Amino acid sequence: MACSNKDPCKKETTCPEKCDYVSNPYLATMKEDILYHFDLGTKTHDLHAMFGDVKFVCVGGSAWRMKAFAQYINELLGLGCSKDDIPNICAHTDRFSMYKVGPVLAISHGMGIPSISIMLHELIKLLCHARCTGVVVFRIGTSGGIGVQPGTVVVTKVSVDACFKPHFEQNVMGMIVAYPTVLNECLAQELLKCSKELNQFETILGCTLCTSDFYEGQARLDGAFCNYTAEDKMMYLQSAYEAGVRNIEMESSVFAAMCNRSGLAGTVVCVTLLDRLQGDQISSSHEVLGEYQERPQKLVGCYIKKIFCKK
Ligand code: R2B
Ligand code: URA
Repeated sequence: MACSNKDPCKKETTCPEKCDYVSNPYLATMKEDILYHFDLGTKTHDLHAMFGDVKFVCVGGSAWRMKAFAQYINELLGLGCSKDDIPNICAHTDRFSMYKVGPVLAISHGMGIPSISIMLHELIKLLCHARCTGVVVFRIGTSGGIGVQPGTVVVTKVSVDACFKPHFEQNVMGMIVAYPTVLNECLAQELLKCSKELNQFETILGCTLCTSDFYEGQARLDGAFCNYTAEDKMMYLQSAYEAGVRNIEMESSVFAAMCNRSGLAGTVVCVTLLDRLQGDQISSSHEVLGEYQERPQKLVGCYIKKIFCKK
């Protein structure tokens, strides 16, 4: 793949009706589009005025963390907002939180595939209604590592399912549809470069296992139920490692699938909180976990700053 620093997006458009990010003929027939879970809409809000300059979207599970990310970016880019002056744009709903600082939008997505999937549908439509072009999307978050030191940041090459297949399977009207889950390679390489420049923590490229459960879905022995043995668990995690998996989380598959379907350049950057070959419980102190969780933010911040300062 040819690598361009300026624009890792393949597609660009300026016309909302012809926005390449969406692919749904019914949208053009609608008089109004209500983005219900954002509490935003095409009739109630001037989405172009509010979001037309967005170039980077960073999504993550926790509302609190996305607010902290927006405040961090504000400082890093010297955007000059006072800390308390970055409002939650989705304040009238408690489903998702959204913060905007300059060209950067930070949105929380909750836990798991269904939650992030709803958010991404509305985000992709929002970007089209706002006539945004050349947008890059990041998912930052936490994960369980496999065979890596806790605190290692994993940039996802490809998200794999429980059988280590590189696709996301969706049940649509009783039929299974599979979408590829390979993520943008150039963006991943740029983030690895940023990590080298920061020189503060280890960052690796790896496959990410995406599950729909934290306990049995991730072969833990500490859930409320467990019908398998410690040996079964270790064999499974070992086979994941041999398949190239370096971390496990719960949203990357649909994130990758929807980036590919929309043509948005996307990447997943997750810190590992523990090594699953050593245990299941997350027992590090709040202080250590807090510092780990700043790592994906720093990496994405470094990338955004590089592009922002070039312009
Ligand atoms: C990582 O951490 C969460 C579970 O604790 C989940 O949202 C994920 O992907
Ligand atoms: N998030 C996960 O999904 N799994 C872990 O083990 C840690 C964080």
